[in-house]
Amino acid sequence: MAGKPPTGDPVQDAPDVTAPQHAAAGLPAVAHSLRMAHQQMGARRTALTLLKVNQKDGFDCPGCAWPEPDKRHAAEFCENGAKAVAEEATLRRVTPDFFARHTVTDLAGRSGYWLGQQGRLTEPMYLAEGSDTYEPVTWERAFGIIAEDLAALDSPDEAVFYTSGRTSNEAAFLYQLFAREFGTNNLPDCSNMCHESSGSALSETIGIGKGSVLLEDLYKADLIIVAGQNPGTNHPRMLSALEKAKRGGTKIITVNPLPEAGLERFKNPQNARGLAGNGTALTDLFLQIRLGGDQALFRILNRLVLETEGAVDTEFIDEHTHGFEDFRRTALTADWDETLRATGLNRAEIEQALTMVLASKRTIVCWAMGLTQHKHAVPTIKEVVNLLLLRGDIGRPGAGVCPVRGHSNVQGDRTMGIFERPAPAFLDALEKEFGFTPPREHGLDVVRAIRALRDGQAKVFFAMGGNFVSATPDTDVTEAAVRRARLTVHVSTKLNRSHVVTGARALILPTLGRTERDRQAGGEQFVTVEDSMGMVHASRGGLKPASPHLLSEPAIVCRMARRVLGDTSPTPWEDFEQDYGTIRDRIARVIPGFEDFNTRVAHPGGFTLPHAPRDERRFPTATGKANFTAAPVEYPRAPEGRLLLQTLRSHDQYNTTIYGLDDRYRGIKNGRRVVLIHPDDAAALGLADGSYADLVSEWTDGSERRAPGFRVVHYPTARGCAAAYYPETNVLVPLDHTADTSNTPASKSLVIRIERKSEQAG
Ligand SMILES: Nc1nc2c(c(=O)[nH]1)N[C@H]1C(S)=C(S)[C@@H](COP(=O)(O)OP(=O)(O)OC[C@H]3O[C@@H](n4cnc5c(=O)[nH]c(N)nc54)[C@H](O)[C@@H]3O)O[C@H]1N2
Ligand SMILES: Nc1nc2c(c(=O)[nH]1)N[C@H]1C(S)=C(S)[C@@H](COP(=O)(O)OP(=O)(O)OC[C@H]3O[C@@H](n4cnc5c(=O)[nH]c(N)nc54)[C@H](O)[C@@H]3O)O[C@H]1N2
Ligand code: SF4
Ligand SMILES: [Mo]
Repeated sequence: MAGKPPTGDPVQDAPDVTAPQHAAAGLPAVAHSLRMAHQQMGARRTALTLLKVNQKDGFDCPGCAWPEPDKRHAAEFCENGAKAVAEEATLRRVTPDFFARHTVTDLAGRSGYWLGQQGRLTEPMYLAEGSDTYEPVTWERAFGIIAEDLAALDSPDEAVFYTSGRTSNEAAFLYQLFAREFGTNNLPDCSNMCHESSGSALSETIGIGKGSVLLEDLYKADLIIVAGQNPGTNHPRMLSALEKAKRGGTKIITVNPLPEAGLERFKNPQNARGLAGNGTALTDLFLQIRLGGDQALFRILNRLVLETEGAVDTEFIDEHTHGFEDFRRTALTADWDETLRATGLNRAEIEQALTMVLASKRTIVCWAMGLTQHKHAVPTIKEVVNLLLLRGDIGRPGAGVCPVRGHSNVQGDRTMGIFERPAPAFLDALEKEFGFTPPREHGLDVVRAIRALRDGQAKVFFAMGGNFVSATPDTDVTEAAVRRARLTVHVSTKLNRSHVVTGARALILPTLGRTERDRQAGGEQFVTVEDSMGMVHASRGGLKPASPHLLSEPAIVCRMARRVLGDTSPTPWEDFEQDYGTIRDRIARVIPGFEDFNTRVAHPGGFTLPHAPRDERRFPTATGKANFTAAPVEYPRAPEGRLLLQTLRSHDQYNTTIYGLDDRYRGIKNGRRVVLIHPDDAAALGLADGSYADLVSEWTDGSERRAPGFRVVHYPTARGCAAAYYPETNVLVPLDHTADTSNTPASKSLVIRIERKSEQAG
């Protein structure tokens, strides 16, 4: 029998700290995932469910967007995939009775962990104006409420339609179609807080905002640089790919302020060597960089490559690129003193990296949030592209750019048109296919949507998944902004804080998850997803739905659309709801690369989307070539007595969903309010290990934000840098502290001061 959810709020934040580990996975990972699955699902369901994860006839792991290898292992999932599945396939339920027992005020005082642990949502719930209790509501009435509030708006642009990245291609396509027929491009998504910087940088430089490598390329590379990413926790099966590459002779450079265990050594739980032995050492060179120093690092590498005889691929540059001379002139001025200051590295380390770069005929650079969530994220990623262009490392096997996506279908959602700044060609195709005039004006991204809510310019907030108030920056500002809305609606699987920080009226619409059977009038349905490498494939859940009252995401959009748009809509919403194949037929006609979608997705393992730079060294940019760029070098600076703080994930969470309180590889248990600081910085600041302190972020306009009660942990991070978990630290991130161009919250570089508490205990 699966364990019961906690009744009281069990989160006493009393962190226990032991030494960080130097290897990831192995037996403890297997044991941990099975224990967690067993607690949520019981033994039989655990076995049944986990054997379907990532199998060709099964469902796509709802964890991250890492691709599946073509040859599948019987257990084709990782520890954190198992946790993601267990979290969704749990036997615990949140029923109307639960809401009768817990007022919204009560729930707003609980931790995110406690809310998530209560189980799956089972019925549509409505919070009436002035009420403190959610009550059950019929689907019909729920759609009626949405229609009323949308109809009352002065303009469609007063509504915001947010998407988190688990939504299937089919649901995402319908959702953006609905928003645009309704009349707005206000389609912010989690990508705005995630890889938007990658999209901005790559679109401008190579002409497409997606990575240019496939899984096989990793095995063919001579060198893989992993910068600003913690795959051991966030993309665990990437370690299997890195292990395979290593055993074929690939070298790995890791660039990170933290020594992350997964990148040091990997014990593959899928084989005996990994379970019992020492595993495989992954990183050949660890560059322990200062937060935000990456642009300076890649810039000096580029200068050094330019200065090395024969190191530049002149043929590629002449034929395929634009802007080389400007870039060359700028890069040659890269300054050693500034580089060492920005990166905190020494010259010998950088020269060693150069030697490895020069020895490699095929280089791949992988990155994630450590590069994207900085003020200068876009120029940083462009500098990475400059290096690859110099060496001709885009558009040939074993080489290229590899931004590793987060949510399991975040890339697919964008492909389907979830974007506040859609390309004109996409809108033209929608117009032609569906016979309505889509709005052309750009919509609101996440940060702008929060401002619009705050300023009373947006009045209805609708979320397709996610946990908006916890995932976004400046928690106090954002929560106050959301509370100003007339109506907030969340399509969700699990309870979270966004359900209890609401507008005047609120709806919770419970939906099917990936693991569940989706039966419609037209029979059993499947959906499709796109992974981080542009592979599209089917996903079929097998479990009985958590409750008979759940609707699928496509069904919710179709019914809402019929109710809101009424007879004015030329779109066959009813057909779409009954048979998702009819949605795919339309996707095939609107979105390039999806021709013959239904036939091709029937192939086990799916198909790969075209990618002009990867496939044919064609660069669909403004210049028609791959663009070198030459931005000035930037890096964040902290005044005397201050540190730079990054906000990151523990091993036991999925974004705002907290699975448990065990950040195993970093040695932190039973609590999350910790701040990791280098022992020498701690000594200089008079912060003993185990003492308690407030984190105070200092913003350029003189304002301050405070997160109280963090346990100081002496930790081997880069000097001058600190780390603490998100979402607890989102309160410290100013709304206006965003990346240039992409507008992504710069949550990896906050200037903070640490205020000691007078020897207060935990
Ligand atoms: N289990 C699990 N899996 C997940 C998620 C989860 O929460 N839990 N989230 C999913 C999502 S949506 C995403 S976007 C991805 C996130 O995947 P990651 O980007 O790996 O996630 P973070 O925890 O934010 O880790 C950032 C890493 O970059 C490093 N870093 C921070 N700043 C810098 C810098 O300035 N320079 C360099 N070189 N390194 C830096 C940090 O030390 C850390 O190792 O994971 C996805 N997968
Ligand atoms: N400070 C700081 N802030 C950050 C980050 C950071 O590194 N630091 N990272 C940012 C990043 S990379 C991201 S992607 C965002 C994440 O932002 P979001 O995507 O908004 O947040 P999640 O925590 O992933 O959303 C979890 C909720 O999604 C719902 N859910 C789960 N599965 C499904 C499903 O299948 N369908 C539906 N409809 N709902 C479902 C559940 O109700 C669950 O509570 O946070 C960002 N915020
Ligand atoms: S690597 Fe990501 S997609 Fe693969 S099993 Fe793990 S969490 Fe799921
Ligand atoms: Mo993300």
